[in-house]
Amino acid sequence: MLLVWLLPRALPATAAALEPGGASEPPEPSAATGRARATAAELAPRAVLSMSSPPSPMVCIPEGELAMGSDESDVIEALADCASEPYGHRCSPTLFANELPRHRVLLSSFWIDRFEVTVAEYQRCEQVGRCGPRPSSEGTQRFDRPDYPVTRVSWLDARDYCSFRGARLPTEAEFERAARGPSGRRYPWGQLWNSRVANHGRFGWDSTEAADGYAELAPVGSFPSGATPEGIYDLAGNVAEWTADRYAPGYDPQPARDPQGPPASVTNLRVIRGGSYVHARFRLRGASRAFAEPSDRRTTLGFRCVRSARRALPGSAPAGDAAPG
Ligand SMILES: [Ca+2]
Ligand SMILES: [Ca+2]
Repeated sequence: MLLVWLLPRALPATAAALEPGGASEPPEPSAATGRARATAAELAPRAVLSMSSPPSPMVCIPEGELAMGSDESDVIEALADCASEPYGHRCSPTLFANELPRHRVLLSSFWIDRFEVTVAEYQRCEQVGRCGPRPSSEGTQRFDRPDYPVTRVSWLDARDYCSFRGARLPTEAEFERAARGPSGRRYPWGQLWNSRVANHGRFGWDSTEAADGYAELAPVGSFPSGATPEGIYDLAGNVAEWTADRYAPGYDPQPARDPQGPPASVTNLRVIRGGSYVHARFRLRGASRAFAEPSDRRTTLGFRCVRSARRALPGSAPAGDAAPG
């Protein structure tokens, strides 16, 4: 039987407390109760809450294998996608060489944020002095709606925010596993491109594309049809996202267990993933890789957090998405 409750517009401090499956959620530090934000943003306008299906703020990815990176046929397909863009004459296979080779990775179970970290969430960390201030100007104020993904954060800012929540930045392999699933699909939602299910741009003189509904940022979670089967939003597009790893222009072909990226002696660059509202479809593939200096602050770059999963207790349910529905 489905229970439907009429609610006042102000929701309880944490929607996680309402979850039937909340007992299996990893504990959030009290300072992070703002994780209820996205749930509140979705539910408040309707003022009606179905008690059977509130989304949890993090999604559990079970331990498993991932075919990480691209093979030559993937590069040929990406090259064809690139060639269809206004600046298609600038495309070459070298754009995708950093995705090679496809290789096997075994990943331990982890929890990952369902949404990109928002402006409102980051500001709570700033207010208690745990996160650094972001540069602001008249020209950037339009990027600071509370429900937008936070931008203009350095890699250190992103790391500090996740630490504030008792979490961490995802490794590059964790991000790719979340976006591509165990089967290695091309996009978070599946194998085929769909221009309406992610906030993307294009490869041209004007890199924005408003046909998806947004020329610049979209509120986090605006594209339910572009979520992964587990219900993780915006892993392709909106803001590109910091990962924990340093960047190397290719992969070690050997199978790896929980890879952490190259050592500090190789480079100071950090991997960014997922593409943003100024990136064309070929940059929104789950295998696509880019990089930035850790001090870079961009209006196209944000992040989300992950947390390593605890070992399952004997006799407990197997790892999986704790969010019903
Ligand atoms: Ca767009
Ligand atoms: Ca994103």
